[in-house]
Amino acid sequence: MAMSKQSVYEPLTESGAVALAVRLGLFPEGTPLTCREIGDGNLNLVFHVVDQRTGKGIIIKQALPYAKVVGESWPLTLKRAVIESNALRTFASYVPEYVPNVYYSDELLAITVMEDLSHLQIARKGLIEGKTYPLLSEHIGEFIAKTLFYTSDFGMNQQQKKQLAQQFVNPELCKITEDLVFTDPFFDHETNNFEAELRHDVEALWNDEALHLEVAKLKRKFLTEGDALIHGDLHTGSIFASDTETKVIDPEFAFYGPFGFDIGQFFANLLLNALSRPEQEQEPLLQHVEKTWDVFTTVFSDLWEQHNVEPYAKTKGWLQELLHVIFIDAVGFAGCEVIRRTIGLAHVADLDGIADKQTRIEAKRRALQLGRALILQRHSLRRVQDIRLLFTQTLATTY
Ligand code: SR1
Ligand code: MG
Repeated sequence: MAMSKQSVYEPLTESGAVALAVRLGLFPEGTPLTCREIGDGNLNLVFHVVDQRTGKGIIIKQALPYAKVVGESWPLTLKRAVIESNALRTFASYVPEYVPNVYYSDELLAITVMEDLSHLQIARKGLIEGKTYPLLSEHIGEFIAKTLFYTSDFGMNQQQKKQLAQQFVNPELCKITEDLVFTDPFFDHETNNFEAELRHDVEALWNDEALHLEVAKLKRKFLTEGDALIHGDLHTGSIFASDTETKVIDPEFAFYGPFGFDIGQFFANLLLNALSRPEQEQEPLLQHVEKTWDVFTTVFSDLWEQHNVEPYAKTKGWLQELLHVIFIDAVGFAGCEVIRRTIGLAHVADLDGIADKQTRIEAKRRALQLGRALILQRHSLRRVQDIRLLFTQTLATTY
């Protein structure tokens, strides 16, 4: 579908989004269309264009030249829209069942036109409502295993991998993560955001030299290890789900990064939701953490056996050692994400939405304690079930 060569960037309005959908021929001439801007994320505009007669719709996502969560004072590259549409297409070549179809993209307008997933719900919202999504971890474990393996030096031609990595150089979005996940929450930085009641706990993190050393090591991994094409922002707000279906969206943070990062972010957001629930409703989240890891290792190991292009693939102990490193890193990354979503910029509704103040502050204290334990104790964890032990220990603390 071709657009005029003269297209210049300007933010779409609802009527502009309808006009674009018509111009692209995505609906037959004369279709009665309605449109709503439904973006509730931190960065972009999202338009839902619907055919009133059939109820069928499309999504038009447009990057803004700044971070919506902060405002125009935080300029942000429009190139992230190309990264996003290319990442969706790359992921679709390995796991089409877990990503939306991309119908059209335009680099100048910074838009991606894609499949309407409104029959599904953002997983974070559903989890906050108490849903459990029984297949979520199976699907995400498979999504992560396949996308990581096939885009890595084990699953694709190693020369082509380097070329693919060039397409996903994403410095500005990486810098957001380097700052917001790996740096600012651990220092007295203006981007931080927390209730006064947490100041004592937060200052303890700022003065924790042992913690800083471990976060520094994890940050170095994020800065330097280009293992595979990672999603880069795989929290539960980047996932649409139902009881039977799962779709991963929003890979605008995608780049060649460390194997453990997506797993860690997913773990963290499951654990944050668990912390927001009464104790008797936490079990499905802990099971999701464990199942994600089990499915990831099973699928990754099968692919390793069957499709590995690296001559050392059959070397005794190599796969086991790599999986161990991925696990330890994922646990550490999870710890950073848990802390960041509690006291940094861009919180999660799971914790912020707890209405009772004392319960909320207690849940946040537990989150800080859990995040710290995940980072500091990661090397002593042997099995994924050990995450449950750390989680239970944080619940046992009285505040
Ligand atoms: C300024 S962007 C804040 C956060 O929103 C995105 O979803 C990422 O998680 C980012 O860190
Ligand atoms: Mg996002």
